[in-house]
Amino acid sequence: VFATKVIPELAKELFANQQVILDEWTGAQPISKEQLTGTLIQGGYDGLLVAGVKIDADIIDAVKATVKVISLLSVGFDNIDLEAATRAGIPVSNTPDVLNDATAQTAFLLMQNVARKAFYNYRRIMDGDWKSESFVKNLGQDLQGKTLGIFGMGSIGTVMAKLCKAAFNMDIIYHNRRPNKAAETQTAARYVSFETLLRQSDILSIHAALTPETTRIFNAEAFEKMKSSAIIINTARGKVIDEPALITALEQKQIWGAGLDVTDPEPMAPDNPLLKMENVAVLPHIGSATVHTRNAMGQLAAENMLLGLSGNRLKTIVNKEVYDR
Ligand code: 8YV
Repeated sequence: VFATKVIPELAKELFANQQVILDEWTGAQPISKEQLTGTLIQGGYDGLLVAGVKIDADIIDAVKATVKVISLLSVGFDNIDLEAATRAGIPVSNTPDVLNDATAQTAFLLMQNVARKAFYNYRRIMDGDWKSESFVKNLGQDLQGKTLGIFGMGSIGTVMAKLCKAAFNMDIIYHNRRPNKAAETQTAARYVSFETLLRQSDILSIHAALTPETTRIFNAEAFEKMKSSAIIINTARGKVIDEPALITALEQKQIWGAGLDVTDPEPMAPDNPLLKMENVAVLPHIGSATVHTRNAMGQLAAENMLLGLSGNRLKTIVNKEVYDR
């Protein structure tokens, strides 16, 4: 099995018990496509355990003679060419649900952080500027009773809606491809059009998968429709937001603030103007980064890998058409 990025100890133990040999990418830099393809062709691997690295049709073609399973250590699967994997007869799995709480909690902490300008105030302290500015010149926003808009009401969005309802008694609206009746029952959320979501949300939290339809859906036109007091939160994928348009919208005060755990590209350039803005908080994609959650993801990814290696149906498959072939 070939693995990219950090694999939790638990996953290693599971593999060790099953006598699977795990080769891990240990380079300090992210693995390049050329390095990855070369390593994979040379290794003749039976399985790939992948965290975030792009697996395109060329790579799949290069490995399809030996690879029996691709197990992703993420809920998102926008980094893999699923059609190519299905064509090659390779089942692919992800790690849904086990990271719902950690990711929604990251959205929640970004929301509070932006509303009270916590990162900005912390930066001031670090710059030795405790009191040059009267805090009444730089007030934050209350969250009590505000309208929360969820873009992508799936399992992570539902947890965010519950947190906001419990903590701040927020009114919840959402937009999805299809209404999510279970989420409506659990959070009293109302389904609205994308346009209404933009116009009515005080807080707009993105929890949708990156697809051709959602790519840069939050663009200049969308920001124009939002409230000037609105805060946008993104813990999904950076490319759902047109980042230059977001910078303009914040500079022109079309919207009030932004909290981003995901950016486009990642890592964000250190001179990105977003990092200097008072009403912006940026985190380096740590949505699932807790011990408990990464262990649970590792365990599920390892389980899928072992099922695939032994020719069994994967537990959380994302291309089940592969079994119809
Ligand atoms: C990680 C994620 O970035 O699950 C996802 O989709 O974005 C995060 O959990 C990913 O697992 C890469 O390690």
